[in-house]
Amino acid sequence: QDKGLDKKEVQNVLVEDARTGLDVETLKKAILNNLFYVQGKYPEIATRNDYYMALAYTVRDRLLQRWVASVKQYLEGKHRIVSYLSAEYLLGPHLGNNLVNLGIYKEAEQALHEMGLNLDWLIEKEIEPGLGNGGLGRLAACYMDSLATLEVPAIGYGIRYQFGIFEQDIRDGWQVEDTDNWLRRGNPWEIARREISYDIKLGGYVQHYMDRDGKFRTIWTPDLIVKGVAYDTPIVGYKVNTTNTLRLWKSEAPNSFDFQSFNSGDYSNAVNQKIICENISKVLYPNDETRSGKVLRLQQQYFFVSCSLQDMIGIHLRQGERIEDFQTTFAVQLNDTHPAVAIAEMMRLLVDEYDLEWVDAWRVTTRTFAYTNHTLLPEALEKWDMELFASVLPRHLEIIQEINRRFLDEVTVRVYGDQEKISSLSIIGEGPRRYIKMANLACAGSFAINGVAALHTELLKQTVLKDWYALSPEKFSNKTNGVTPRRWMVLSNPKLTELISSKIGENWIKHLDELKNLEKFADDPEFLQQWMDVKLEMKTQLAQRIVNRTNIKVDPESIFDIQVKRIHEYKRQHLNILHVITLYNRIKQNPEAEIVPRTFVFAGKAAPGYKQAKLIIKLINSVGEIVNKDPDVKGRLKVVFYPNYNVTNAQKIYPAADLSEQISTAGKEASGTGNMKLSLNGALTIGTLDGANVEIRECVGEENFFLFGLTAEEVENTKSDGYNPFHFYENNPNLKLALDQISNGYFSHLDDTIFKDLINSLLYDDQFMVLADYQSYVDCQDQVAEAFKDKVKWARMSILNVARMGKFSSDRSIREYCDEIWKVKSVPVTLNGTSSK
Ligand code: NBG
Repeated sequence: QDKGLDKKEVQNVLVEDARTGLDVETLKKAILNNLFYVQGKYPEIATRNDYYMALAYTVRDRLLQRWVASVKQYLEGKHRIVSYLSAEYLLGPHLGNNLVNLGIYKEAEQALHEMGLNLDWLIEKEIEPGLGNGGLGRLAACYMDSLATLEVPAIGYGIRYQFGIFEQDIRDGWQVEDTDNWLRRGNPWEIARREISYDIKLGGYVQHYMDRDGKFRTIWTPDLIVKGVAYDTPIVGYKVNTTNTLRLWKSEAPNSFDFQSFNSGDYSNAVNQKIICENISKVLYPNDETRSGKVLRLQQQYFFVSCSLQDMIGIHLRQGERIEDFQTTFAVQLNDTHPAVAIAEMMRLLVDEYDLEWVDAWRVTTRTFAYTNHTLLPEALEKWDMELFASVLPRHLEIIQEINRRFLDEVTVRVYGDQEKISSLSIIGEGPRRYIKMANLACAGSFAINGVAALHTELLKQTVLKDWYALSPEKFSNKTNGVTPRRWMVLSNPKLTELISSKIGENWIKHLDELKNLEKFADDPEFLQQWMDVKLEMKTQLAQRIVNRTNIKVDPESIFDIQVKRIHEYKRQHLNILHVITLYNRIKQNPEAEIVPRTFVFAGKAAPGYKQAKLIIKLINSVGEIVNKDPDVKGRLKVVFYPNYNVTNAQKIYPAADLSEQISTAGKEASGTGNMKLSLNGALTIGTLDGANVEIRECVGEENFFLFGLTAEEVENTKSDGYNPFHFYENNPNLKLALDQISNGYFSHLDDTIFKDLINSLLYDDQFMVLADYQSYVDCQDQVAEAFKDKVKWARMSILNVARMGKFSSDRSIREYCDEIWKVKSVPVTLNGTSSK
């Protein structure tokens, strides 16, 4: 320092070199370098994509340095590693997030500015990897961020789908699906590790014999072998060096496989075989909360699970450890039952390949796995037809039968032969066709079982997993979901982030509880004004996007009433639209009626095979057509369906929300995480006592939450008392009018057939109690409108909501998993002597 270098320069010399420095000058040079050496372009002829790639590689270089240091450090020490197995990762675009986490967002902005470029413009160029459906996949992504930020050694394992979740377009009000070719311009965030690959067997038959030493041996002769190749994506933590690995498997044909066909001259058959192999990681199943029961889906699950376990065993053994001690190196979390076949595969590897005795193998297995349940919906619980299962995994069927046999032997003693309990606990379901219950396999093979919100965990214990809870209560715990404040505030809402930090500093980004310190500013008139200004600015920006995308002009001063999530009957987007119609009818009945202006924003995809959900989308658009254009409305109500809801669009929508719609039938939404992101961004919630809403309300205070509807218990009681939706229809004139208008074709050019199925299901079945909750919802919405009239009071409630959302950081969730389930500790990664930026 006394040699004339200031502190910053000294630091630069220590931690940054010309290739990986984080300062503006070095970034500029690096971008040009990458433009030249990677893209092969010079500025005059470079496209926007060339610049995006050049910047992406510049960022990646900086990640690589930290990544290598992390891997090295993990392998040198003896640290327990978290292995997260998930069929889905809904990551969202990497560039902006990596800039935030590296702490060089401003620097990159400046560097590009000096080069005559604009960072936002490049960030928008990225095609997001949509390798998930909804909440479950996004949770996995938030957890990867938190694991790295908390400096916990972790690997995320999954599938590198060539096509992610479909892109949604709206034509004539209907959803139309298009393939998501997210890799079409290449992917600068991954590194293909061709040398890391495993052979995966599928189908065929099993033989048993006794070898010369009198030991039972098993040979599985498959009819197909595919190769899984590792594609690694670095996941850097927020302002730490820790950079973990997301390892996604791509399926290919094994190197040697087409030999035979080639020799016999059957070229086209050889090519066919190659296609069959590549098919396995071709496409994400677009079903959220439903199982598909398809062979390919089971193949996908087994494929990624087997690659991942073989990979972990390799890592463990290379450390010089014994196979019997596998669980000391890895804690493996099953993200729902999609990877539950891992339990059978682990047994196969240990018993068939590593020669362990069954009991020893079972001991290792049941100390390795933990299982998270994400749903109570019966249609989402995975069950595999036994014959189908046997055709894909003949050896695993034998193993599951053996697990089940031993398990039931043990259980029978404990439940004194209670036949009903035994068949409920059995991993194999009986009936006209026998089937395998993946949740039961997961429970039997795991040392820990958790739900994703307090209510959900309670309901699990009382219903779906009741007998498991009775058997091993000590395995159960709750781990309420959380979301990462880095992507969902710092990146997506920089204005609010800056405003908050101007009052309480930046610590809250890593310690979300510190948002509490905002409470003391909730009555500060200047702060309230700034708060309202930011919200209005975000709403104005969203209004611009809405008009660009849908041609609908909306008023940023109106209530932005937002319901964005997958379209599902249990989430009740149709309850929301019934309220829209009710307000519309008030205007029609009295054009001078006082109506607080509202913009209803809907967004979300429907599973392509889910008819009712697609009909709900059509209904929203049909109602919008009429309401948006009716001159009596005078622009006071606008209905927008924002197409192609994904992470990119979510980041633009959340910051603009005034009201967050969390209106699922109580007892159906396991947790919800959109509810957390919206509230964190200053929206007030209208919601039922469902999922994490319960805990959000507890935290923000009941006076800052709009509650309506039946409780989970009331829903069950109403049902068992013989729920009659038609009764509500007949006795509620406003509800009747709205439903009649839909059926009569008021919103569909007098076509009275389109919505028939939807209306019939509401009138005569209404599984999700839409009609039962209608009046309570409408009344509650009237309170919302009343409250919104007092802008300052609303802003105050908004501030208090944000201030009290600290609990819902995924950092908190991950800390709980680490302490209570995985028993892992953080391992700070040092880079040139320092452990963080
Ligand atoms: C979903 C639940 C959500 C929950 C996410 C993440 C599945 C099977 N479940 O309520 O519906 O927030 O999981 O836990 O996708």
